[in-house]
Amino acid sequence: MESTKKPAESRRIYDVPPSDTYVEFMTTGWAPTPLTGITQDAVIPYCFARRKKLSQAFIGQRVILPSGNSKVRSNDTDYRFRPHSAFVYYTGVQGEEITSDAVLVMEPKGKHHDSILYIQPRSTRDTSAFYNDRKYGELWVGRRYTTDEASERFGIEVCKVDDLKSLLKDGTPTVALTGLDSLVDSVIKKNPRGAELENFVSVARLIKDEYEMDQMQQAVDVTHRAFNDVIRALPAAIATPRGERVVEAAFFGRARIEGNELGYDTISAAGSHACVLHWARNDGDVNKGDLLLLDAGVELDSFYTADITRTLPISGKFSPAQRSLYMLVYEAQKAGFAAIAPGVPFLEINRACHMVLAQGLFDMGVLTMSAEESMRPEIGLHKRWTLHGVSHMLGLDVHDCAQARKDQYTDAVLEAGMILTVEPGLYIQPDDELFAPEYRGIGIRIEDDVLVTETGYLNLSEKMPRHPDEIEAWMANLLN
Ligand SMILES: [Mn+2]
Repeated sequence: MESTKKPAESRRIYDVPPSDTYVEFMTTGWAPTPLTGITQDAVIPYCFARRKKLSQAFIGQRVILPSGNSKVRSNDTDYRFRPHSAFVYYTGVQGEEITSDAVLVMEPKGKHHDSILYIQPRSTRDTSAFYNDRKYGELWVGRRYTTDEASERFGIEVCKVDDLKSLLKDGTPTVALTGLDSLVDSVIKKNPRGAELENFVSVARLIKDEYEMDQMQQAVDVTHRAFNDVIRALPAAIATPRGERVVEAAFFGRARIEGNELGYDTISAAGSHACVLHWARNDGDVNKGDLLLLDAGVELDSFYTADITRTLPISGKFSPAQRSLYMLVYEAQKAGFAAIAPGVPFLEINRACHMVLAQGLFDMGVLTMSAEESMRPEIGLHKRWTLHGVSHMLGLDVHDCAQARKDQYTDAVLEAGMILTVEPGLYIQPDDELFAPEYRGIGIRIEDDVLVTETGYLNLSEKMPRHPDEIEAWMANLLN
């Protein structure tokens, strides 16, 4: 005979079903623990202004911006949750104060919108969730805001995400960011302006407001301290197998202590690993006499990230070959900076950097045609050693505003308030016979984060040494 009793599918093998007396017992004897002293972050007034612009672009439409669902790393462990940047931009949430599955909904009201934030609120003591919900339960993952507390914190109406499904089914014309939240995706069947919304919320971040500029300076400053930590860790990196991991760990420590996380996976590339552009395995040795290319950025609790590269002589002193290649990249970057001003084409920074690099490669005799000729788009032979473009927008995402169209970004002109990188590089592969042996396996990149101003630019990472003499002094100072 088949049993009609259902197996306890939702329970894991190591869970023991609670007794009725335990369930009853767990509802009693708890003191009230209201959160006091909730304050609004400085970003909140900016969020009102940002939502107003979004509202005006989508009059009469319900606008839906999910924070995103959590992602499984393996079995029952998830990756650390990081909300979608558009959700962050329009709500002002920080760090891990809002969990996955939250959704910002802007309800159309005549010519404007009412904004409502749907969250997984605190699991209070009158539920069983606080002690038996592994994903959200307070005794498993910590206390979260109640809807009232979140409302106070974010200056916005807050509801339970459980109430969202029925709302979304009421037939209101809707525009949503999809692919982030399974509930939203399951309910939204028509989303004719979805691509337009995706573009709008990305392009909105091209020009940074005052709050963002301040956060970006802070992200750069913390990243500077993380680079200091890396230099102090170099003796340990040299002494330890897979020393690139020592470098990576030193940087990550500062990112977690002072910020939320990394803005992207650290590239810790010693020796010829620097010639691999996205070297993120970081499992190589760190040897005296080689260079260390470190491309890394701290993401703050506000989710703004820096993106800085320095190429450091592991011994503390550049060799003549290293220094001569380094100086070429240094001069290229200077030409890139000099090109920056409002009204200048975005691609002019790239052209200015590559012109200097191509000329230097010609002067060294490895580029066998003039720099001008190589710079023609249909030729581009110098790119054998320069490999990549030198600028991208930077902000909440390391490659910010990535859903912009070409005519809004790479084919547009610079405007005051943009924040972008200037990062020329030269990479001589270890098997490149066009270069003399002493140059082979050298990879150099110098990357700074720059704010376009009304009159030119401000290098947010100006305080981080760049010139070889400054770099040697910086290292000597931290290592002695
Ligand atoms: Mn970059």
